[in-house]
Parts: sequence; structure tokens; C-alpha cells
Amino acid sequence: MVCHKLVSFVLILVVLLIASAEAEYITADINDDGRVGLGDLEILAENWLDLQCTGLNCGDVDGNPGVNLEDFSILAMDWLKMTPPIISEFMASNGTTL
Ligand SMILES: [Ca+2]
Ligand SMILES: [Ca+2]
Repeated sequence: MVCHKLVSFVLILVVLLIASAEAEYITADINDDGRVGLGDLEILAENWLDLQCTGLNCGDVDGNPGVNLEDFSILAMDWLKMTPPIISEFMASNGTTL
């Protein structure tokens, strides 16, 4: 009975951790620096209306080939969003790191 509760607790914890990890992902972080800003806008602008552009590295944020207003609107919605820093056990125990 106790083992059943422990397994259920661990499963719920794993699901919550996976859900929170996905929530931290920022769609429009084109240059993968952890925040959406001018660097991402620059990449999107360089490839503006390029129909051959596919993939995040060239500014195709929505996954549909080409860089257009839909990609820009996603970037605008994510503007200035930042990925929260990952605090490791070492950083948490070392007061000089933070
Ligand atoms: Ca970025
Ligand atoms: Ca696109």
C-alpha cells in the first residue's frame, strides 16, 4: 500500500517536472541565448520574406517554411521573455556564484 503511494507520487512528480521544463521553452528564442530580443529580431529581419527559409536558425519560428508576419507575431508575443536560470546544487550552496 505504501509502495503504491510512493510510485504514484514519483509518477506525478515526473509529469510535473516534464510539464514545467516544457513551459520554460521560449518559441522565438532564435539565437538560443535564453531570451527574446534584438538578436532574434535581427536574424528574422535578415531572412524576411525568404520562402526557402526553414528552421529556427533562420527565423522560421512557426515551422511553416518562409519568414513572414506569422513568425514576427510569435516573436512579438515572446518579446523580452527570458528562460529562468538553472540553479544547480553547487550554485545553490555557493553564495558567491549568485
Ligand atoms: Ca534570443
Ligand atoms: Ca515561418
